[in-house]
Amino acid sequence: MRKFQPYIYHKSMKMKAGKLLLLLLCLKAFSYAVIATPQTCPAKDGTACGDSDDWKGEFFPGIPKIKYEGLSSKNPLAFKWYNAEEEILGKKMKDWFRFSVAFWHTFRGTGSDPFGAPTKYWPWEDGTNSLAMAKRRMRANFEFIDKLGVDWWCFHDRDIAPDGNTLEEANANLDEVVALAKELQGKKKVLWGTAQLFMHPRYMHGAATSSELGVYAYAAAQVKKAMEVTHYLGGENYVFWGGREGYQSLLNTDMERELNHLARFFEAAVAYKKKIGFKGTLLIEPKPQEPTKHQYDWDAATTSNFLRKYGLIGEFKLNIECNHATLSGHSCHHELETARINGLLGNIDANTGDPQVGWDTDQFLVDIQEATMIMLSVIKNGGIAPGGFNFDAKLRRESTDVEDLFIAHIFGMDTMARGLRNAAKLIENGSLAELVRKRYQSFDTELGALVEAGKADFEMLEKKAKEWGELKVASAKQELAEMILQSVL
Ligand code: XLS
Ligand code: NI
Ligand code: NI
Repeated sequence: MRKFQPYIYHKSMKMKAGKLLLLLLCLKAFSYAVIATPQTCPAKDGTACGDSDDWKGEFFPGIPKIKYEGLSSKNPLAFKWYNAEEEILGKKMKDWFRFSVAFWHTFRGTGSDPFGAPTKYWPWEDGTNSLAMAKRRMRANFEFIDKLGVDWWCFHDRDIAPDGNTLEEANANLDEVVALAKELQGKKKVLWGTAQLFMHPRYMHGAATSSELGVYAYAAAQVKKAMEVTHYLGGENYVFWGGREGYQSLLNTDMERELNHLARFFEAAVAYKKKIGFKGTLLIEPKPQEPTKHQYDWDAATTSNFLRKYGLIGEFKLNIECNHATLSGHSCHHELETARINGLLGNIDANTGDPQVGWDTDQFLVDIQEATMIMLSVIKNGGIAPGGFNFDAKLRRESTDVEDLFIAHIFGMDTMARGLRNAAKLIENGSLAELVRKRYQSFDTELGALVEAGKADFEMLEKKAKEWGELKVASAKQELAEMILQSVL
């Protein structure tokens, strides 16, 4: 069923080689944005698609509602660890996670990369970016999340509806698709919505940090609309990921001015949120680089500092993405803890990178140890609501079966569920907490209390230091801590 039709036509054989190469490179760069290869829309299994968004029958025929079958199951289309209704530490598993499907990866990911054309040809795709196609995809989305047993979904404005020649046209397209989503949504909910402010060439210098006032204004209009539709769909959060809010060179950049603009943009978003009565949380998603060399929302600490400097700390929380954490040289656990201790842990974009590859590979997170540490932070945070776990993750380019979409999400959910079960075991067992408590016990004293209360001055401490003389400093017991962690995996 896989037809590959070359979509680059060279009309003139006389074209100079250099020009041709340039053209090829440009077209390649665009292949991510424009799904240029015609895709098939076969009429098989009683399904059919044409110019309308009517799709007869199921999008995922033969795939049942995914059930929990437990550890003895060998069925790839069943949960072995994730049992939605089961209570762990007093909360249902589904409420710990609030799993969400990312529309852009699951329904717009084509498998194209900077070197290659799309590899995925979902049966319902017809190769266009038409409104009819957008609506058909939306129907597929709701069947997918329903069969997967997930209650939430996330989207960018431009993933779910085609852009337009004007802002008015783009907004009208969005309204039409959003009206359908509202109708289809039923009990499913939007975890967060966002505006795509990085794909269009107008955003090449950034959106809120663009050197062009016109672009700043356009971005504001786009966010205004995206906030309105997120609110209309009952969204619980709204995300800002600064896709191109950063710089490529400091030589041509006024960083201070750009950061001031970014803060003004966020202030305006807060004001608009209040104006329309949107009660959801505003989230900023840190990422150190890619696509720009340096992005302003580098990591959780940088972003917290930005929010504090501009007096925005009470208005925003953070959406921590695990692959972004490792790109910034931290672990996901580090980023979650940094957000948590600043009172800013709002949502998790659950994915992972490849240790041998240095970019945002957006793989499904399937490392049990990492999942366990993530859940330790989430438990300490008392959960993540009104945020959740959004699978900002995509199939590998070479995974091309429709069922792979299910398998990847099931495996991701099972891994997080294992992490939760392990973290609960660690907490119930208590020896890790005891190790940490003992490590700091010298502060559980009269002088320690004075230090922690800010009442121990240098003279007082010098007197004690002289009195105590040279000290025997205790072991950190790192290997023992690691042994305890591994005992629950
Ligand atoms: C890209 C980001 C993006 C945001 C939403 O790296 O993860 O997908 O989550 O714009
Ligand atoms: Ni993300
Ligand atoms: Ni990302």
